[in-house]
Amino acid sequence: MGAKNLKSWSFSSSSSSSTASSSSIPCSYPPLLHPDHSATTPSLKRKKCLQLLSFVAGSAVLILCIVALVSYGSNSASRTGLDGNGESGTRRGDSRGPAEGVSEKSSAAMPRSSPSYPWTNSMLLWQRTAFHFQPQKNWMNGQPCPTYYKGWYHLFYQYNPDSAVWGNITWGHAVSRDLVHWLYLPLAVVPDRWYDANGVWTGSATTLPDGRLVMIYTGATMESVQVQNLAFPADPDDPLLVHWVKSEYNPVIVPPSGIGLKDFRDPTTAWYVPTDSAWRVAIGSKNDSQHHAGVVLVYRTTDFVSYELLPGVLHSVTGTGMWECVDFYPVSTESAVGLDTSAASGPGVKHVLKASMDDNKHDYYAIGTYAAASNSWVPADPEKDVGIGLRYDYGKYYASKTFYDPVKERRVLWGWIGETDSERTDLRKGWASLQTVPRTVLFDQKTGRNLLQWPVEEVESLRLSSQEFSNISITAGSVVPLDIGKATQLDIVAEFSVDEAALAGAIGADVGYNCSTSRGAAQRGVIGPFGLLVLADEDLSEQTAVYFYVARATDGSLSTHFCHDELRHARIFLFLSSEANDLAKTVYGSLVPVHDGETLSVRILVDHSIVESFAQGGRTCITSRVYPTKAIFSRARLFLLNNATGVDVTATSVKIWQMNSAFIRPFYERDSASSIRTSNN
Ligand code: DQQ
Repeated sequence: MGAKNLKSWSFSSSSSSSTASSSSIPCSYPPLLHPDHSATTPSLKRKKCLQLLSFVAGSAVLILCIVALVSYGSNSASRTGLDGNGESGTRRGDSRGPAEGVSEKSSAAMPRSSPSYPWTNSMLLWQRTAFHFQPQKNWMNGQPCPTYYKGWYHLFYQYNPDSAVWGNITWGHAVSRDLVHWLYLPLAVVPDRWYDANGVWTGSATTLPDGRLVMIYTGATMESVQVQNLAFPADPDDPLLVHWVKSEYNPVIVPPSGIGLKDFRDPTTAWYVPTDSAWRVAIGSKNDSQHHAGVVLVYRTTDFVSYELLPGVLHSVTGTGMWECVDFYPVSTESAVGLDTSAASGPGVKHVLKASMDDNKHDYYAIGTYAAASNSWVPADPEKDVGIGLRYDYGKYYASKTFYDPVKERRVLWGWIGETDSERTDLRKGWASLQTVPRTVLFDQKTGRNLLQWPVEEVESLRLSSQEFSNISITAGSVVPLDIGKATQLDIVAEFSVDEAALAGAIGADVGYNCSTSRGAAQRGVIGPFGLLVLADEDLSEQTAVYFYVARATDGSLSTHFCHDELRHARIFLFLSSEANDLAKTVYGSLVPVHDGETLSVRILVDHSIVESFAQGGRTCITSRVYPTKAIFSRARLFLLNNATGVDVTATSVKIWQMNSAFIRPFYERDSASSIRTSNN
């Protein structure tokens, strides 16, 4: 596949006759700097200093204006960037991202005057996870760039080496033999050229048929223009891929005419189109002159150095805004295996288009049909198009990315879990954000309408002792404690059944129910909420409810909702006689398809401050980032819940494993020879 093309292709300048694309595509970006100026030089540093000085001067003028306006308009005391404790830092609600072309952190709105919660060091230490991937310290964000190379899984991630807030974005790098235990390696790609001076942003890896690896990433230039660059391993024989080289042709793609200079980022993994003897790469953008449409542009390349923008767009949806971190991949509709990104569409194969909505910070996907010849993708159900239909995860989840694992023939999905506390707390604890557990992604052959996500099987290697409960009756309006000892690192699989007669009798139950607009697990209905309370303290003053809620749809049929309620965490803090709270807490959720004869089932991973749930085999998933203050250490408990008014529920089976910690630590020389798998003790 493509071998003829690739044979003549070389990354070295002397052997390549290709030219960089900037002169050959319609371009709205002014002439690029001469390559001679591209290295990191004192002049770049001087320019950075000058930029910094003018930024500081400009900011000072701006701040003075704002302060003057504020004091004129109100008597508010909140006029500086200092919080109630005199700590400096970005205040709650401030976002530095959009000014720099990207939104980096978006917690739900919180009052700007919120004082900081008095976290103790041990509370903050407890939050760090045990089997989710997170860097040793500082800030990480999506989209990760995962791949597999010569026996190792690689995770490249958006990383700030200097601080626990977004900035100075660089590629962090870690490797694993099994997607569970990870070794941190040195920074892989750093912002040291004019074309990525403001950040080595998101990119994707493509494995060529001969095994070589190509990375295309977005660089934010010195002027914060988003351009696409090429990087490749300095030593292809090094399975750890420690050193990276940037192409001398960079940038290889610049924003085409009609596309905003700051709206052109996050190239996908390339896929090969045999009928065209060429590769294709997709890049997300938006079109504000067409009703704020999110769009996907596709480029054609034979050598990864020259690119041709294909006419039209792969897909676009009005009103959805900037599409970040586009992912585009085939799924088998007939068998439970993953497909290589280049697998052609046709009978038994559909294509998933996923985009991360910059406007609302959610990852939406749709399943549809791809036609390479016309460069188009059409969703199977236009009502459930990208940005308006299905989401990978209904919780705190964004900027995800898949890769094809050739070893286990599966497609693996990674997602970024951001923080919902304040940046000042992130700075204090010294880290922010983590990745979900890697999930396998399959087409749901039973519903034919959605994907199934499930923790990769390797996660089960962390299971330690287990306890099993069966046929526990949970009467309406009750909670049942499950005596399991420690409850901070768990893998829970639970099944529930509801009396059929009660279901049939619940004629008018909660038409129009919606998890997000409900009062969470405190809102009682005829057939819900019921499920589990995790990270709960003994007297239930703190808890994360993971639950089902059965309601009538408008057509009279029963619909099942799956929700997380975070409202009862770090719930009340009295500060100067007012209730204060510097966390964003939400009730998350959505509908979950349930087929006739199926019991309601959920798998929940509890890992300190993370709760990741998979309902009905992974049809609907929710991730919560919670910040308990009491339900921590040995005080965390587990309960069954039935807060319905009209039905008794039976927990037919609840199996709970204590989970081991994963080894996630720096790489040592001796690791190259060992498999770094841990024993279960
Ligand atoms: N984060 C990156 C961008 C991407 C965004 C910059 C997603 O490439 O669009 O850190 O959060």
